[in-house]
Amino acid sequence: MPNLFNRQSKLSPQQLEDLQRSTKFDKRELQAWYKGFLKECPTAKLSKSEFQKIYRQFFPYGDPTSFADYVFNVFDADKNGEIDFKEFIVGLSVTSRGKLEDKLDWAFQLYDINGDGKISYEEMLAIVTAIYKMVGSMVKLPEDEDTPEKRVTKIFAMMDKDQNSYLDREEFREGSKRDETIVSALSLYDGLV
Ligand SMILES: [Ca+2]
Ligand SMILES: [Ca+2]
Ligand SMILES: [Ca+2]
Repeated sequence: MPNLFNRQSKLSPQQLEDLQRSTKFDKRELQAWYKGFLKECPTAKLSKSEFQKIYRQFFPYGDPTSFADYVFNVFDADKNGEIDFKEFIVGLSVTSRGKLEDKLDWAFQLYDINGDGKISYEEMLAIVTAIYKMVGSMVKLPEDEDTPEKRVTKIFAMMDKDQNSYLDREEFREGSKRDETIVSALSLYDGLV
């Protein structure tokens, strides 16, 4: 499929209209983000390693590589292994300006790694382990959360209402509203937009 955003220096009026419909950014912001996007990746497509590089700038003291990969997979909506500008800006819009419900749906996609509509203990453990590696020792954690295993066990005890060892969308939504740290991992770009 041809990439419509390839190597143009500016977004066309039609692209702008389309992106305005799909995001919460106005035309001026969209052009500015597009310019910045092209500066970071002149090919107009973000690869996995470029995406990791962005995360490393934000988390110089930890190892954000695997967390960046999981986030990459959610941004890469068509799963072709690269993030084009539309995928980037739509993801950015949800994670930075989306309503709580939209953010939670986005987070659910992140945690539901295999996309089967439910979050297993192992899936959540993989994400939480990645987050712990990313923040490194920057944050002092309470004793009952000082390993990923403890944290995930605690989350499941709180959220898995029917105790079937999976979190479905509803359990995840309800539980995350009570524990804001679940979504706060997504607010990486909050300072930027
Ligand atoms: Ca893609
Ligand atoms: Ca799953
Ligand atoms: Ca359950």
